[in-house]
Amino acid sequence: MSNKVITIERHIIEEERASQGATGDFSALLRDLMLAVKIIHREVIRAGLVDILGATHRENIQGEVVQKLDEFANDVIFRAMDHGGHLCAMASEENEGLLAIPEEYPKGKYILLFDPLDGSSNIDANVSIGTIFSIHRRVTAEETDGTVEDALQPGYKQIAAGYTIYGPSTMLVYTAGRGVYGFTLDPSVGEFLLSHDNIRIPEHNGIYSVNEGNYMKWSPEMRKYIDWVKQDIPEEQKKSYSLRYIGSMVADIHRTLLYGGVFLYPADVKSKKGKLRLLYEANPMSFIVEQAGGRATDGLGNRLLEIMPTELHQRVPLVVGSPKNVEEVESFLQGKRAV
Ligand code: AHM
Ligand code: MG
Repeated sequence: MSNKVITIERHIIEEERASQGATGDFSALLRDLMLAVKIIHREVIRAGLVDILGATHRENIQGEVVQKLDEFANDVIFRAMDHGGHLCAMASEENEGLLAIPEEYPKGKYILLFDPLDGSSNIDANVSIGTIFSIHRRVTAEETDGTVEDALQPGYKQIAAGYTIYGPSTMLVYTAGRGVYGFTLDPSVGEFLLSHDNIRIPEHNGIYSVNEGNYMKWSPEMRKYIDWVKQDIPEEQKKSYSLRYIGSMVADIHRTLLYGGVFLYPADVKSKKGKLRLLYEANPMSFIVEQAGGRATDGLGNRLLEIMPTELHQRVPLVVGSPKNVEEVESFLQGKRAV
C-alpha cells in the first residue's frame, strides 16, 4: 500500500485519463453522485437524533413535514443528478416508472439506475444500510429524452456500478470494469479516501448468508444445500460453516466480498422469481463481485449479468460470492448432489 492519499475524485479522474476517448463527462457525473451520498450519509448518521423516521409526512417538532429516510435518499439522488447534463433519465427502486430529466435541463449520454436505501427495514434498528447505483451508456439517440429501452440493458453492459454502506464508517465501493476499489469517508474533511485497493474476493470461505426463515418455502434442492452446510463438518470441508445474515443485501454482500462465502436470495413458493431486483440490486452487486473475482448466478448456472431485462422492477434469484461457494450451491440446485 503506498502512502499516497487518494481521494475518490483523483482515482476516478486518473482512471478516466487512462481510458481512451474519455471526455470528463463521466467523472463529473460521479462527482454529483458523491455529493448525493454524502448528504444521505449526513442524514443517516443523524437518523436517531432528528426524528425523521417513521410515518411519511409526519410533522417534526419544528412543524416541518418530515420524510422517511428512504424517500429522502431517493429525492436527494434525483435532485443531485437531474441538472448536470450527463443523464438522459434515471430509474429508482422507489419509483414505478422511469424518472425523466426535467425539460429545462440538457439530456446526456448515460442512464442511472439506483436503490436509494437498501435494507430499509433495518433503519430503525441502527443497522447498516446502503445506496446502490448502476450506470449504463444510453442506447437511444443523443440529446433526446431517455426511454425504458435505455434502462433495460443486460448487466454486462454496465459501465460502472457501486454502493455506499452506512455502517460504523461510511464506505463507497466502486467498479468501472477495471477492478474494485473501496473508499472510506473521512467525515472530518468530507472526502472518500482510498482504503481498499483492488479488492479480491477469497476463493472460498465457510460462510453462508440467507434468510433461513424461508426454509419451508424453498425447493428441495435448496433445502439440501442448507442441510449440507449444517452438518457438523461438511464433506470436503475443514471446519463447520457459519451463518451470517444482516438482512441488508448491501451489507451482506460487502462482508462476502471482503471475507468470502456466499449470499443467497433464492426463489421460493411465495416469491417465485426471488425477492431482489435485477436492475437496482442484482446487476450492480454482480458487476462488483465479478470484477473482484467472484461469481453471481441464479443458482442454475445462468450468469445474472447476461439476463436480458424485460421490465424495470424485474426480480431474480441470487447466488453471489466466492467462486467455489457459488459452485457448491449450484451443484445442489442443479440436482447434481444430495447431502
Ligand atoms: P429493500 O430494498 O426494500 O430494503 O429490500 C431489499 C432487502 C435486501 O437488502 C435484503 O437482502 C432483503 O431485502 C432482506 O429480505 P428478508 O427480509 O427476506 O430477509
Ligand atoms: Mg433494496
